[in-house]
Amino acid sequence: LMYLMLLFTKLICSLKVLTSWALILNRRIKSMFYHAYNSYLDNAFPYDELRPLTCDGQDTWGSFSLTLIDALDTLLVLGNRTEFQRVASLLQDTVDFDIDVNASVFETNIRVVGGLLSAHLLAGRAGMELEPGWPCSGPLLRMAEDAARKLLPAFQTPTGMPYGTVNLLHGVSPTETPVTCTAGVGTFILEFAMLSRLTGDPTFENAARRALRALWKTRSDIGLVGNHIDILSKKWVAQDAGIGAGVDSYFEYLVKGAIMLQDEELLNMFQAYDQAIQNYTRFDDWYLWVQMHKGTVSMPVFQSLEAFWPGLQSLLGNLDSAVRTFQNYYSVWRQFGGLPEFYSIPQGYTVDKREGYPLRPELIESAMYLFRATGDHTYLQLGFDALESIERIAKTPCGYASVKDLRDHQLDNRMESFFLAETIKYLYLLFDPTHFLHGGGTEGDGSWEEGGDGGQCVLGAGGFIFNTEAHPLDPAALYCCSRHAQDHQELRDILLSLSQPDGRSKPPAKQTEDPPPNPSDSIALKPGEKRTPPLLSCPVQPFNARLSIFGQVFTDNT
Ligand code: DMJ
Repeated sequence: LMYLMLLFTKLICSLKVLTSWALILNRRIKSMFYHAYNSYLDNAFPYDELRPLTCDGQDTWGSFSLTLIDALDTLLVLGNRTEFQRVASLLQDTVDFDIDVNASVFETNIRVVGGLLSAHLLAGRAGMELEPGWPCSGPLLRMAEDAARKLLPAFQTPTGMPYGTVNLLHGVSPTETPVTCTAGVGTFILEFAMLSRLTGDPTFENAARRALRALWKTRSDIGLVGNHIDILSKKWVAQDAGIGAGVDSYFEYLVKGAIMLQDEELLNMFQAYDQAIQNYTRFDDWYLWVQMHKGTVSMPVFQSLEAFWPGLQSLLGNLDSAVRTFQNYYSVWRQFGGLPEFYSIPQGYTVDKREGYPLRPELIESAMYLFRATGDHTYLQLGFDALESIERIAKTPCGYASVKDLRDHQLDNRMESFFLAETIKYLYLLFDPTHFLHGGGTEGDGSWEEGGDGGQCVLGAGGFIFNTEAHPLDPAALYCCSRHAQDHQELRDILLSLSQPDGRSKPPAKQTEDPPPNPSDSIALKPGEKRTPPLLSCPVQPFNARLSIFGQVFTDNT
């Protein structure tokens, strides 16, 4: 008995030590956030991003104060309701999507639409005054819808797969390349389905599903997809298959879409891919790049963007391999104090021109999921290492800078908005296992809210799904507004029937899929209209048609 009591006291003590350690770390993570956030506000707003070496700002992915939109829900995650409220109003007053800017369809969706949607869903918890009928209406939802509508012309293609870039004012440029990366085709279902269910307009969800189905049909005979596809001819122009840059969030959205929407079709797609990925690309719990038709290795590299994979696998319950893969990736982190963009597995070293670490979140994100699944302190250790490293290597007097080269700690004059949206959020959540985003409130603890017309739905009860930019979406909201949409439909039917000369009502047209667009409906800019050079259509483009031949990617200077 004595021994048991001793053991129990020891356990309580170590739990207490752990809790106070986590509290101290979270205080440090908060000050990291505010150093970056205040520097952005003081030196860079209203530009998209802070330049942390020159203490000024620049537009990068558009011209919509991107860092502020991306950071908005992190404010609430850290408990700052008043600043959330102030920024939510500020954005409503200052951001305009009616601008002559060529924007990445993918980035605008995950950062802007995703950021605004999640902020809209968290607005009640943040103490904002809510419109009647919230979450089926509200100013942040209208902004998200407005931004998403600007992206829709990109989806009006014969295949349904979107162009990578769209001009927010004029639509798709006639000179726009039809080559889009895989993630640029398949990373919409979370935001677009949520938007459709909240607004009652099926266009968004239909567009995302049509693109997903078209992409699914292009897989090779051995079940793999490549890196870049011609969305008009459906030809793969970069045929490297893997789980990293250019592809990553496509797989993420199949899994998270399946969970959020309880959608078997998406899950089946992912499981078929997963089988092919495990068969052809996995070696010793690393994932390599292979030729999509033959399965032969094209690049034996690990890319830092791939580090989301163990976290995703943990969502599916595939813990053993997730843990082993995480250990591989963590060994790379320990070698460099960060994850280089590319790491050559056979050489055990960085790859030429890809030695940077732009403060990406993926390994920390996986650590958060795996800590929740296993309780193993290895994952807290990674969080601690990340915090120390970033403070030591990347902190500047006005922010945190991307690391240009992990070998000598040279810095780049850039602080990506995902540092505030994702990296810091996942770090904080890793050390706060009781945070509301991790789980359900219990009945009566005041952590859930009522919403919808007549307050008949319950929000915030748990099961949040993070989009690929770490913006949490509440799956309960999907079902909040169906009644709302149905009401609209009924009202429309009644009005229609009243407008019929014989007073009879016509059955409403069944909304299943968007019809393919009429080819004569031009989505292109008119000749002579203003255009600016297109941005990269994907987060990182290590491949293009020219570079898809094995090896050349390493000697490219771009
Ligand atoms: C983010 O914009 C998203 O996580 C995206 O899916 C991949 N790239 C960055 C973070 O690394």
